[in-house]
Amino acid sequence: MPPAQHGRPEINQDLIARVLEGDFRSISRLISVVENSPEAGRPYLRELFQHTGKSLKIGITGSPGSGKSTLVDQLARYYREEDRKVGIIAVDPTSPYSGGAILGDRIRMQSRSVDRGTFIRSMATRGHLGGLARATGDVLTVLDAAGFDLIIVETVGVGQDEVDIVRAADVTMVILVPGMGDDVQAMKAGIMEIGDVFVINKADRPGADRVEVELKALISMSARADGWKPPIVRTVASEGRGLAECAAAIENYLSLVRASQFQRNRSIRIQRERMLELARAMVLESLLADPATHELMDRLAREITDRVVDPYSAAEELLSRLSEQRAPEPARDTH
Ligand SMILES: Nc1nc2c(ncn2[C@@H]2O[C@H](COP(=O)(O)OP(=O)(O)OP(=O)(O)O)[C@@H](O)[C@H]2O)c(=O)[nH]1
Ligand SMILES: [Mg+2]
Repeated sequence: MPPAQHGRPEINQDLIARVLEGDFRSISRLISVVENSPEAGRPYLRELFQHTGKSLKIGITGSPGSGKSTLVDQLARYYREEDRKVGIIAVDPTSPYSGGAILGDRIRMQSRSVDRGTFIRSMATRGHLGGLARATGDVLTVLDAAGFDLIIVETVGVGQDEVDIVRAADVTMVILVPGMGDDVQAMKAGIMEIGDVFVINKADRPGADRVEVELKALISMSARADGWKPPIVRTVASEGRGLAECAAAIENYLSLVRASQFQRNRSIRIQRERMLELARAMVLESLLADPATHELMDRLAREITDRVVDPYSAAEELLSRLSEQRAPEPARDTH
């Protein structure tokens, strides 16, 4: 590897080795590194990438309180009984806290039935340069490399953020509940689009039929490019009912996409976006790492305020620092 511009951070090979062995404490440690500093985390992710691509990633989204955590918990238990290694990432774009406290309780309080073989991590919005979706992608990379057969990502469905988050999954389940009849119509088009499997949870409550009718109508109106007609599964997560049906629906979908080119094309599209996000974060990092940039920004901001310069030219001048910073590139080694 050529020396990086600002010196590539040291990486702890021992930590990598233990993560690859699936050691939970090391996985947690590395996730913290990755979450706290993209720059410090990147060399690890670079190295881990070659060990990824083996896990099945299941995204679960739905409105607050629809029973996502309960379902995730039950599904984890279900898959654990098949002796599969399960990792869970609970993402909350609405919470500023991460890693423990509030969010942690949100999922852990449900997790009586999840055994020690299940790894659980919570994530929130706090300071992710390049966005929560990117940070979640990084954590997925770590868990994938660590050898989890299944990784379940739970996120509250409120907007574009979680669409981005669950889109990285191989299969996505959207959770609905009885009593949200009219809301089904109002559901964000994005959420409808990403649902490979629809789950009506809390099917023990009245109104499940009505939601199902509304949902069916919506599904029949939207033709998907891959030809898949998303099934509707009923569950009572709190009693562990409907799990086998969930798992079967997931399996059916996967056997369709595995046999087609759609999953690959989708993945290519996602990787393209992810690359752009990464590049954006790297550009910002590289700019902001230089104290001179901050001085320049201070000066330009004053000048814009005094109307000496317009914001567009100022931004251009800021960007031009990138090419100044860039010393002649060392030859790129290929291996
Ligand atoms: N009656 C009934 N209650 C359920 C069912 N599944 C979950 N619940 C209850 O619904 C409440 C919310 O469940 P959670 O699993 O925390 O829901 P969530 O979607 O993860 O909630 P947030 O993460 O806060 O958005 C809890 O009190 C559960 O016990 C179900 O199938 N039937
Ligand atoms: Mg939850």
